[in-house]
Amino acid sequence: MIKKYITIIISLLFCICLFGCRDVVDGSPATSEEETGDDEIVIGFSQLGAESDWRSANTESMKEAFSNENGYKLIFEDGQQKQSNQITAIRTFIQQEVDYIVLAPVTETGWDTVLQEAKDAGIPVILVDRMIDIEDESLFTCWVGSDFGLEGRKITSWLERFTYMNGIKSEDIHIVNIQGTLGASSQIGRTEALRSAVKEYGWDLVAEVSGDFTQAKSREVMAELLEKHDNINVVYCENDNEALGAIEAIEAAGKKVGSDIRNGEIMILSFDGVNEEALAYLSEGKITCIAECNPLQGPRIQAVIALLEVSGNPDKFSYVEERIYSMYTEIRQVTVDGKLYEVTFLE
Ligand code: GYE
Repeated sequence: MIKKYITIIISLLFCICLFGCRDVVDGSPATSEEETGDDEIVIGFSQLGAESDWRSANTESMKEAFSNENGYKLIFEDGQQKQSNQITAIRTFIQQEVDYIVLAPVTETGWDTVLQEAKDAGIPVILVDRMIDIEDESLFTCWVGSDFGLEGRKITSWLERFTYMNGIKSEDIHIVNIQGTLGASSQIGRTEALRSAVKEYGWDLVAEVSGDFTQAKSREVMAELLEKHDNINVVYCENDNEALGAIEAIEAAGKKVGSDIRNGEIMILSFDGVNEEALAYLSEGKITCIAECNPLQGPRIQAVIALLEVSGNPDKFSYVEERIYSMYTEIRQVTVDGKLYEVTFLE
């Protein structure tokens, strides 16, 4: 009898040690896996919305990486462009005691409280795509995404080359910026790149208006801009869906898009390179240049989690490599901060 009790106590101590230690090793709670009875890793992913083709590709990439076949249980929440929805999703993930929270934040500020709650619950938070603006960087484990400022500097440096090669004076560049969702890192980085190029090269920045990264909003704001200003010759669209909307508005106003701005065409510059139609427009010359933004981050986040699972230490910030696309073969490369970037010409 005594022997039996001793055996039970030893087994219990072993279990406590095993599951207790797991908390110490990777900082995640010890319940979800044990509750489900298998060793799948539970991920709560708060995606910010479904505003663009880039976003759909990003969601797909995450779902593929965190499939059941790969040993994960993915709890996916669409924030529908609202930070409050994303905060609610994170709180629900905490209650569900997920192993990891992955957050694609809609805008940069306002995450301190909820990420503190995640930290207190011992759940690592991994950021994907956009960045957050937070006092205490220990509230997130790491970030994987794009250098939005660099994307913007590549495209503005391309435009500078173009004006130089075609003998177009800086003051004859009348540019409008259709911005992304205000307060999103991708908007902030791309807008700042344009503003500093405008300052440096002396272009005329006619207007900056948000198109919310959507085709419909962009069409609407572009139509208004064309009514107000008759000298616009470059449209800097902060993503491809906005480029498609801007093109619709320009064509509806009886104007032509293209790179021949000395003969009245309106040049479209864009970001992403994901939407099929936008890529076809690039081949046709309706869009002149696209700075690539790579949405396929699922495998990268998967690698981060694999590393955390073995108590590894991922880099705090990992930038994705990206290209610049054009059909204008005269410009073969652009220089940004002393570094050369080859231009990719589509077939
Ligand atoms: O460029 C745009 C999307 O934050 C990089 O968000 C992302 C941007 C992307 O809606 O298409």
